[in-house]
Order: sequence, then C-alpha cells, then structure tokens
Amino acid sequence: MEFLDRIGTALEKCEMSGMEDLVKSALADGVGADDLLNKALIPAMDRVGNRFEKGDLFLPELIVAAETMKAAVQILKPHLRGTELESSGKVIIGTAWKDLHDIGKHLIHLVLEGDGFEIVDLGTSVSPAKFLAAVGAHPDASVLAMSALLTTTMKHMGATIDALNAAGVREKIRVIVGGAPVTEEFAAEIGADAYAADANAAKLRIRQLCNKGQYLKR
Ligand code: B1M
Repeated sequence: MEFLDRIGTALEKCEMSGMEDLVKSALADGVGADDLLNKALIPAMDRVGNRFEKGDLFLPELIVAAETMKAAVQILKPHLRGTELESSGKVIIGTAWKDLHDIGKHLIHLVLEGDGFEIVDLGTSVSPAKFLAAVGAHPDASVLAMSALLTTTMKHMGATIDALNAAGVREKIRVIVGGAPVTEEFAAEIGADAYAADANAAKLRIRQLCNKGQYLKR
C-alpha cells in the first residue's frame, strides 16, 4: 500500500521528476501494474481534476499532472499482465473553424489521453467538412469534441452538427462542446449531446458519453 500512497501523493503534488523512478521501484517491488494504474494514478488524477475545478490548483499544475500521468502510464503499459490496455474510447477533437485558440483543447487532449482515451486531434480552425471527414475516417470514434474561444466562431460548431445530420451520420457519434464563451444552453441550442466548462468536467462527461470506465481490461 505504501507505494500506492506515495505514487498517488506524488501525482497529486504534480511531482513530475520523482514519478518515473517511483513507478519503476514499485514494479520492481512486485506491486501490480493494474493496482498502480487503477488504485493510485487514476484516483489521484481524478482528485487533481476536482481540485482544479474547485479553483484549488491552476492550469500549470493541471498540465504538469496530466504530463506526469502520461509518463507513468507509458512505463506501466508493457507491464499490464495479460490485460491488453483497451482504450477507454476514441475521441476526435478540434477547435472550431476560424478559431486559432488551442491551449484549452490541448489541455483536454492531455487529460483525456491520461485517462486512456485515444485522441484524433484535428488542430485549430477545423471546418465542418473536415470534422465530417474525420468522423467518416474514424468510424470507431465515440465522441466528437469541439472547442471555441470566440463568439464569432461558436456558430461553426452548430454548422458541424448540421453537416453530420445532413450526411446521416449524426447518430453514430456523441458531440460535446466547450470553451470560454460556450454555455450549456448554447450546446442544447445547436443540438450537441453535452457541454463541459473545463478539462476535468470534459473528461468526466466523455467517460459517460462513452459509457465506459477507464483502461478497460479485455
Ligand atoms: Co484571443 N481572444 N484572440 N488569443 N485570447 C480571447 C479568447 C478573448 C476572450 C480575449 C479578450 O478579448 N478578452 C477574445 C475573445 C472574445 C470573444 O469572442 N469572446 C480573443 C480575441 C478577440 C482574439 C483575437 C480576435 C484578437 C485579435 O487578433 N484581434 C484573435 C483571434 C484569432 C483567431 O482565433 N482567429 C485572438 C488570438 C489569440 C492568440 C492566438 C494570440 C492566443 C491563443 C494562443 C493559442 O491558443 N495557441 C489568444 C489567447 C491566449 C487568448 C486568451 C488571453 C487566453 C485564452 C486561453 O488559452 N485560456 C483569451 C482571454 C482569456 O480567456 N483570458 C483570449 C486558457 C485556456 C486553458 O482556457 O481555452 O478557455 P480555455 O479552455 C478552458 C475552458 O474553456 C474549457 O476547458 C479549458 C481548460 O479547463 N474548454 C473546454 C475549452 N475548450 C473546451 C472544449 C470542451 C470542454 C471544455 O469540450 C469539447
């Protein structure tokens, strides 16, 4: 239990440097990779996300925690006994057309990756046609996530949903939207399935939309 506590605490304190050695020592000491992942890292990352949502820690710490989580998962991956790491789901993400803001989108990409999701990141200023093409190219994607930071680009999120409907593929994928000017009401107005105010809320909602836990074992 001692290693699980130390690793959980290190992640929660965003102590990037010592984490890799700690995980390697725990594995060498016989602690199971599954336990390290599901009893230490994931609960600690959830605690970090909840503290971020409460304003108890800030953007730089959340980014460091997400990077720390990713580094730890990379070490664990080969050790997950007999249980292939099945992704929690595939998420297509991008910033709305004509919008160049991507700090928030990148943060969500990081947090989702740390939670076991496979990310198809289309970058910034993604047109409705490009989102639609990505949905066609990734039929196994469960969620389409769009970010917008400008009141002038939010409307393109609605245009993307209209394009999915026109192409008859809307029912194949769940759509979540967010970004500073975006609201729950706006999300409902354009026919999205979900809205989230920040990266942690986005992770929790996307878990629900995929109706899966994290790091599902076969
Ligand atoms: Co500009 N910009 N910017 N900007 N920029 C804003 C957004 C603005 C609010 C500043 C202001 O005027 N007060 C304003 C928008 C006003 C409006 O329409 N509401 C604005 C403007 C006007 C502009 C330009 C038009 C300025 C100009 O050129 N005249 C121009 C537009 C360029 C374009 O996009 N076409 C512009 C350009 C830029 C830069 C490119 C220089 C730069 C972006 C750099 C980059 O992203 N690579 C920039 C920046 C940095 C900002 C501010 C200062 C910071 C935005 C940011 O990254 N916040 C911003 C003012 C502000 O917000 N304080 C401003 C940090 C980031 C983590 O937060 O992205 O909100 P955020 O993400 C959060 C949540 O929104 C949420 O989770 C994230 C983390 O918890 N979230 C989601 C985000 N996406 C989500 C998706 C989800 C769920 C949650 O589901 C899918």
